[in-house]
Amino acid sequence: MARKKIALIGAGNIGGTLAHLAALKGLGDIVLFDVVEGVPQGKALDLSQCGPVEGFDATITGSNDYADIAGADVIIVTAGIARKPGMSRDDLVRTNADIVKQVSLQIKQHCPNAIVLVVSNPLDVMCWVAKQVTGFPRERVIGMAGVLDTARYRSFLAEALDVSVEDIQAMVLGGHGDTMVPLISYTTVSGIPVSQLLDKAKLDKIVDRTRNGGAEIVAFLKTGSAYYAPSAAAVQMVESIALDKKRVLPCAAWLEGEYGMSGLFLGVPCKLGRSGLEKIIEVDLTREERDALAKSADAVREPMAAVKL
Ligand code: TXD
Repeated sequence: MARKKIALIGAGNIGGTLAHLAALKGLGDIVLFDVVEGVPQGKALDLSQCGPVEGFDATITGSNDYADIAGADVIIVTAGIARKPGMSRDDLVRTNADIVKQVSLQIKQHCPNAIVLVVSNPLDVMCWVAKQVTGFPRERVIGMAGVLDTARYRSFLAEALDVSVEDIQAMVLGGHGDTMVPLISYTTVSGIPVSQLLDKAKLDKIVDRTRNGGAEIVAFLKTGSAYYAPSAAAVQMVESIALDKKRVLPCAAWLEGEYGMSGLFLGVPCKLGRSGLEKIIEVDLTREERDALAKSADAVREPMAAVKL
């Protein structure tokens, strides 16, 4: 069986970490693409030399030529600029929209059948740019944010409860911004509703820290944004697609009436398998959660209006 081909557009912090994780998990051969000359080639060579030590055979190559992504099964787009302290994700909108537009035209030309995972910020808006420009169906344009936001929420909960992170099941829906919606009513510790284990004040604090989880890291790093957990989150999505695992994960998906909304990308529970987005799962929400999701959708529509395609 031929190995899958994974193309990474953007060989920055996330691109490089993604290449390493995807190779370690044996998900396929990897092409790292970037506009900066030498960086993807250098990173690819360095990463290839992990193979003998870590025991992977995947080929990892670097390129500045889009022709080299041809035939990719899955493409992860991290191209763009990252946040600096004091910047919101929406501050990136114009610069990154132009970049993601250029990237999407190339994807359309060289990989018309690929599944595209978007990571660049502001996430939900960049997903829309990629979908509009490629013209791909919604099954093949999916955004990564919910897995990361949920991982932050799960890790803060595990810390507060002094239990294993593995035993926290949760989902954070909505846009990838301050209005994201951690679903307390669906948060459990091995099936035990979290509200039985933590009081409301503590839960509210954790929800708040989750919403600002990205900014907390940007404030420390100063020169860029988080990349280890974002990479791990994107790789989990690729794994579900490449191995047809059909995992149910919170992802940004193009809504066509689900949750009473249409015409935007928003974080919702999705089943990911070999054809990409295989199903959007609609769950019952409390009135508060529904209102919060609608507010989050408004926060996604606003920067969309600032983009000319
Ligand atoms: O949850 C999420 N979705 C996110 C998103 C979590 C964390 C970070 N998130 C966003 O991902 C972040 O705000 C950025 O927009 C992207 C990439 O973050 P990363 O930390 O990898 O940024 P880098 O290190 O600056 O890398 C970006 C690379 C860099 O090497 C540029 O040269 C390249 O993108 N770049 C391009 N590549 C291809 N084509 C074009 N046009 C291009 N322009 C810049």
